[in-house]
Amino acid sequence: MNDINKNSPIPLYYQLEEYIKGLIEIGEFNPGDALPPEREFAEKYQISRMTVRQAFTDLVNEGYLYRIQGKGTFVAERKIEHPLQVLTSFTEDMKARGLVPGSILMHFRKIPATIQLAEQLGIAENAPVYDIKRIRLADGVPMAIESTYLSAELTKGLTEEIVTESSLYEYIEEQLKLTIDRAVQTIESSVAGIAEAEILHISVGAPVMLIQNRSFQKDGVPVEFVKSIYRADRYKFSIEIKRDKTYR
Ligand code: 16G
Repeated sequence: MNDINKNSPIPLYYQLEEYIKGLIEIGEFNPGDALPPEREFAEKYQISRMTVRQAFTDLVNEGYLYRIQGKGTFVAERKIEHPLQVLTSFTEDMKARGLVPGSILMHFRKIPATIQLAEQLGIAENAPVYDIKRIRLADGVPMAIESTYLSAELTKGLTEEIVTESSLYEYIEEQLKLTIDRAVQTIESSVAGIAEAEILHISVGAPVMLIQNRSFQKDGVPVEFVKSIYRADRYKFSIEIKRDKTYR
């Protein structure tokens, strides 16, 4: 069997991972399909079950597979690809993919701006800020946890219902008639802690992406400051970039 080469310096679990990924890519295995049990892979390729388990675990963490206790290991849905060159709301993002957006509100409160929040939002220290924490869902499945901070002066009239039942951006643009013009985002990798793992239905230590988003109006006034935690097994980010001659 030349898919797994025991004489290769490449670790066996890694070879198996690549092999399984290949089978998913060519459609040999489709989303929702059960994978043969670890034992079967181990026997077929004459490798240890530990090696197979390691490969499966890595593929679970990378979002290619998922496990259901007592039932086995299955092929996951493809990741949601989020282009970074356009600013879209979570609601728009989901709808564009034919998924039903949803939110579970963890809290909605008004707090006095800390120095950091005042700086991010371009307001005075202690000025009122909406502090909103939502679990964002796609077809009922938790995708991200979003902590949103907004100047309460700027986003007057915002309610729990609006941020739970509909879209924050829609309210800002359609009701408040403000223009969200651009945003600056940062993306960092991290791992899920106990609380995040529970909320996002992933294992403690599973990879996540931390995204910070600061959106601005045309005149440069900040609209929102958002810290979010995205499941790395369900999301990937893409960007179209150009080669710049001046660096040659
Ligand atoms: C996106 C934005 C977030 C914004 C939210 C509004 C990124 C990384 N995040 O998740 O900043 O607050 O959309 O969503 O782009 P909504 O209009 O569905 O409430």
